[in-house]
Amino acid sequence: MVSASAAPFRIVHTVCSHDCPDSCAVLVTVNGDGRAVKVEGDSSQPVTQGFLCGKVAKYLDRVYSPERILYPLRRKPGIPKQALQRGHEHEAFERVSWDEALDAIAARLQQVSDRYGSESILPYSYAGTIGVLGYGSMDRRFFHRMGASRLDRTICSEAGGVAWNTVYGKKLGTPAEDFRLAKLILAWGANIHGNNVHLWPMIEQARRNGARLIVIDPYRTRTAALADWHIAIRPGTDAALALGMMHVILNEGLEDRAYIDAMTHGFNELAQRARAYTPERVAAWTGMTAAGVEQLAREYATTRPAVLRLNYGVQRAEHGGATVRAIAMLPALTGAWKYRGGGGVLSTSGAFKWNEDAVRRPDLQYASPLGREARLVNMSALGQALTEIDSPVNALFVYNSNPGAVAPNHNTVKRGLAREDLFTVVHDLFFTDTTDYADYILPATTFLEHTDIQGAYGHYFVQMSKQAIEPVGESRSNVWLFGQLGQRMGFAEECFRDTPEDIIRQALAISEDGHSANPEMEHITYEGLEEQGHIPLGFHREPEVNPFLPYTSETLPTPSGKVEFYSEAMAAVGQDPLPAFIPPTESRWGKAAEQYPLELLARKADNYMNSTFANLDGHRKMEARTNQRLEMHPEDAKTRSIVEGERVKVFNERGSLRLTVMLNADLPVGVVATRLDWAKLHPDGLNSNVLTSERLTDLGAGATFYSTLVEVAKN
Ligand SMILES: Nc1nc2c(c(=O)[nH]1)N[C@H]1C(S)=C(S)[C@@H](COP(=O)(O)OP(=O)(O)OC[C@H]3O[C@@H](n4cnc5c(=O)[nH]c(N)nc54)[C@H](O)[C@@H]3O)O[C@H]1N2
Ligand SMILES: Nc1nc2c(c(=O)[nH]1)N[C@H]1C(S)=C(S)[C@@H](COP(=O)(O)OP(=O)(O)OC[C@H]3O[C@@H](n4cnc5c(=O)[nH]c(N)nc54)[C@H](O)[C@@H]3O)O[C@H]1N2
Ligand code: SF4
Ligand SMILES: [Mo]
Repeated sequence: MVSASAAPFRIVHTVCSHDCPDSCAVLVTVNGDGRAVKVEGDSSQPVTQGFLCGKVAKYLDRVYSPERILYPLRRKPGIPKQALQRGHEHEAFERVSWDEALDAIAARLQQVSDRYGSESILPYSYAGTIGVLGYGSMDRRFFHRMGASRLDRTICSEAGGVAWNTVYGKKLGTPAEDFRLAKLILAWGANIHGNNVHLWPMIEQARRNGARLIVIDPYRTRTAALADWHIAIRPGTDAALALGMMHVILNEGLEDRAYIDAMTHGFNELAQRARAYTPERVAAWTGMTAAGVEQLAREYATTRPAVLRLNYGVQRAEHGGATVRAIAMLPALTGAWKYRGGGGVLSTSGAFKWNEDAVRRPDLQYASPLGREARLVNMSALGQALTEIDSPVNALFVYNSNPGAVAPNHNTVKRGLAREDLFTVVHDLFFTDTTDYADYILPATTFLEHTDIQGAYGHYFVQMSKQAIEPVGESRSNVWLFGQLGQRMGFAEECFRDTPEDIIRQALAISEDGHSANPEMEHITYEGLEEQGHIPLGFHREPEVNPFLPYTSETLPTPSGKVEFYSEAMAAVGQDPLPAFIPPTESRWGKAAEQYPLELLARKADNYMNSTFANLDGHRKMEARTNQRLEMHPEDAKTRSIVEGERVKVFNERGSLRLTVMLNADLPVGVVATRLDWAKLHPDGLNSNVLTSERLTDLGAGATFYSTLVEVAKN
C-alpha cells in the first residue's frame, strides 16, 4: 500500500470507525515525517465511492487538535467531582505516567472487587469505535476475567434489532448499491443525507431513472427537504401508519399471495389485526389525511421495486419494537423482497459473524472470582444504576462513550457520576462531559493510530484499518490498555498478551472443521485484507451475476423458519404476538401531556456523531444555525406568546434547559426539536438529555429519546 512514485509519502487503507452505517474506506496520506497530511474516501470501495462526509473530510482537525489529551491524568486531591469549564480541565488534574496510572487503577479495581464484589465494577462503553477490536475484544476479556458486571448495550438499536429479528430472524437487507435500481424509496425515520450519506448517490441515481423518494419523519431533515413527498408524521405513531397501510393493501388486494404463501407465517392473524386500522383512525393519530394514508399504501404496494430505508429513528420511542415489527412486515406483505432493488434495510450487521467467543472470551467469567456469568446492567438506565443502593456500582470504567452527554436523564446520571465514593476511569481523546468526573483520565487513539478490522451496518464489506501514524502523544488503543491492565492484574491467560494481528486472526479464524463462524466469510483472510483493504462477503461477490435477495427462498432463523407476521415466541412470554399501535406514555395522548403538552425530538446533529466532533470549531461552525436552539411551530409559540429569537425555558419533571426559539413551520403542531450537544458547551452545563427519560422500549429494553414530553415557557 505504498504509493509507487512519491517515495516519502505512504497511502494507508483505514476505515472510519465512527458509529455510522457507511463504514467508509479512508485512504490516509502520510508524509516522510510520519504525519498524516490528507484523508480521502477510497474510490475503489463501491459504497464509499471516493468521498467522505463533511465531518470526516475534516478529520485531521480531530487527530491533531490542540485539545487532544496527550498523557494520563489523575484528579488532584481535594478537587470535587463536578462539571468543569471548557479549557480549565487541566487545573483539576495532574499528569502521571502510564505505569503509575495502570498500577493505581489495577490496585483500586482489585480493592473494589475484594470489598464489594466484582460485580460492583461496571464497564461502560458504546460505539466511539465500531472496529471489531476497538468495540469489544481485549476490554471484554479483561472485564470477564475480573467478574465485572456486564453492560447491556441498549442505548441505540436494541428495540429495532430485536423487533426485526422477531420477523426475519436475522438483520439483513437490500444492498446499498442496489438502491439505485429502486423505483420507490421510502425513508422511514431515516435521515439519509445526514446519517448515511453514502446511500444518497444511489438514491440520486434511482431518481434520475424515475424513482420517487418519500420521507416519513416528524422533522424536515435535509433528506426530507429533498424528497418528492415529506410526511411529517407525529412522533411515535408510525405503527399506526404501517398497520393502516396494511389495511389498505389488503382491502384492495395488493398483497403478494405467492410470496405470503411460500415465505410467511401468520398472515391471517395479521390481516385480522389490520382491519381495525382504517385510514380515518390512522389519520387521527398520525396527523395525516385518510387520503394520504391510502395514497402511500397504494404507491408503495404497486411500485416495483420498492425499498424501505428504515433507520433507527422510529425505534427510539417507547413502543419502538412494535413499530419496527409493523414496518418490517410491509415488504413481506407486498413481496418487495423478490425484486432486485426492492425490499428494505434496517441494518446489514447480521451478515457479519466473527468468532466472537475467541475475541471476547466470555468463558473467562468462570475463571473470575465470581465464577459465573455476571449480572447485566442496562446502559440506558445508567443514572438509576449509579444512584440505586441495593446492588451498587463502586467502580465505573468508561471508554468508547460519553455518557455525561449522551445518556438519558442527565441530571440523575450526573448525580451518580459526582459520587465521591465512585471510582471512575475514563479513556477518551478529549476532555468530555464524562472526563470531568473521572479519577483517572487515559488518552485514547483515533482510527488512524491503531489497527483494526470492521464490518458495517450499512453495507457488505469486511475491511481492514491499518495503523497509519504513531499514536499522538502518549495515547493508546483500547486493545493495548486492557491488555496492559490484564497483565498488571496478574492474569496468567495468554490472551492478555495478544497483539491486534493475533485478535484479527482469531476473529477470522477457520475452525478445525474447516469453517469460519460464517461461511460467507471463509474467503476472507488477514493477508487478503492487508492486500485489498476491503473484501465483499461471499453472497455479495458478484452482485451483477448473483444479486443478493434476502428472505426470498431460504429457511429463516425464526421459530417457524418463515417471515413471522405472528410470533408464537412473543405470545409465549406474554407479549402481543402481532404489531399494534399504542401511544407512548409521553405523547400528546398521555396523562403527563396535561402538564407537559409538547413532544420533544431530542435529535442528533448532521455534522457531529452523537457527541463526537461537537468540541471542534470547524464542525461547530457547520452546526451554528441550530446551536442552543429550540425549534418550535409558530402556532405553539403564539399560544405561549413566544416570539422568534426569544430565550425560553424547556422543562419537565426531570429537568430544565434554556434555549433560544427558532420558529419552524415544517414541524407538526405540538412538536418541538433541539439537537444534542456537549453539556459543558452550554452556559448552564446542560444538554437535551436533562429532559429525556430512562423509560425503556417495549422490546430490547432500549432508550426512548424520542418519547419525551416538555413544556416551554418564557425564561
Ligand atoms: N451526522 C450524523 N450521522 C450519524 C449520527 C450522528 O449523530 N450524526 N449518529 C449515528 C448513530 S449513533 C446512529 S444510531 C445512526 C442513526 O441514524 P438514524 O436512525 O437515521 O438516526 P436519527 O437521526 O436518530 O433518526 C432518524 C430520524 O428519525 C426521526 N424520528 C424521530 N422520531 C420519529 C418517529 O417517531 N417517527 C419517524 N418516522 N421518525 C422519527 C428523527 O427526526 C430523525 O430525523 O446514525 C449514525 N450517523
Ligand atoms: N438526546 C439524544 N441522546 C442520544 C441520542 C440522540 O439521538 N439524542 N442518540 C443515542 C445513540 S443512537 C447513541 S449510539 C449514543 C452514542 O453514544 P456514544 O457511543 O457515547 O457516542 P459518542 O457521543 O460519539 O461518544 C463516543 C466517545 O468515544 C470516544 N472514542 C472514540 N474512539 C475511541 C477509541 O478508540 N477508544 C476510546 N476509549 N474512546 C474512543 C469519542 O472521543 C467520544 O467521546 O447516544 C445516544 N444519545
Ligand atoms: S462518519 Fe460515516 S459517512 Fe462519514 S466518513 Fe465515517 S463512515 Fe463515512
Ligand atoms: Mo446510535
